[in-house]
Amino acid sequence: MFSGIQPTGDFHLGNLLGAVDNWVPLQDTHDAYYCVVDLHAATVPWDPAALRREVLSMTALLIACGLDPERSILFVQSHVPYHSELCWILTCIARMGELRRMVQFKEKSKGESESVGVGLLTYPALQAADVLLYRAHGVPIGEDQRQHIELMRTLAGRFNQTFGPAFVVPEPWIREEGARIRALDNPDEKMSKSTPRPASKILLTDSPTIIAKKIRSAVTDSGREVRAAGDKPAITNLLTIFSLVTKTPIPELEERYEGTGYAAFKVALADAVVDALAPIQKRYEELVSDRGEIERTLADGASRAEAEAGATMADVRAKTGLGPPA
Ligand code: AQP
Repeated sequence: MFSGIQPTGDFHLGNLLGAVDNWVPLQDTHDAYYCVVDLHAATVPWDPAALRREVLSMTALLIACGLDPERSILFVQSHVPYHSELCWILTCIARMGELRRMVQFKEKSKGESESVGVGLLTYPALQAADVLLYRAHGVPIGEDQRQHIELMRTLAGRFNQTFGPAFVVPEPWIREEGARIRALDNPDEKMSKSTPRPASKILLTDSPTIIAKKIRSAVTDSGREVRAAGDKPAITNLLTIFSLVTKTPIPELEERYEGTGYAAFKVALADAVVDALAPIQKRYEELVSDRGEIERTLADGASRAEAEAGATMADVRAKTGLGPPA
């Protein structure tokens, strides 16, 4: 299995509950590849020195969340050049209409499609290359990535049909709860790294005071009942977060906070989130100060990933007539 996360922007509770929390147990049951996708961060303008810092910091956070470089392969996308090579081949077999239809392209280009960088249009082909290089069967992700997995399935199928079977056609692995954690200040939106509003998200590095403040000011629904329901998107979102961080079923929480009103519920939720993040934050602080160790971990991850990706690319080159003759 394969999954990735961008190094830029704020690592938030949605990333943890929708993706990374799922990644941890899969290390024991699967050949797991986890990638810090820095080439994806280049789809918008970037600062080179800041990007290197963010890659190290994201790696430290992932290890603090439970990724173990002994039990999985943790690496940086640009350290394995095969990602860019396969991306080009997949870009050439992708159709313009397929890429233009991507919801994330439409949202991010916001009608300015003539002036945004081309990478914003073509990065789903890079994402397809990321997964297909490792012949991954499953991609554990949040709901927002479903359409991209559909595209990678199409590209894998098209390549296999045109040139002969080189790729596994991967499945999205999306957990039921937590697949779409919503913005605290607007439950119609997902919690997102690129949203500039601090009140919309809880960061993994937020202090207890900030966490309490953000949860206290989270929007709620009309009424005062702590209940998950279609017409209560804000409280359902908070209950989902509570349930996932404490591993308590939602009905049990509904019963516990019946009649207490939103204020008491929010205080308890803030405490639960602070408790869940405290060990991650402690471990992160220890890890992030040892830059040399993180760099050694990533170098080892890249060389293990490169061996697998290289075998796939040898097959792809042979099938497509590209690369030096064998
Ligand atoms: N709100 C969310 N709920 C559940 N899962 C989520 N993911 C992201 N947001 C939520 C999952 O986290 C993984 C890493 O995603 P990312 O690095 O693309 O982060 P992001 O927050 O999605 O970043 P952006 O800037 O907002 O990018 P776009 O707009 O491209 O999504 C993925 O598995 C993702 O599903």
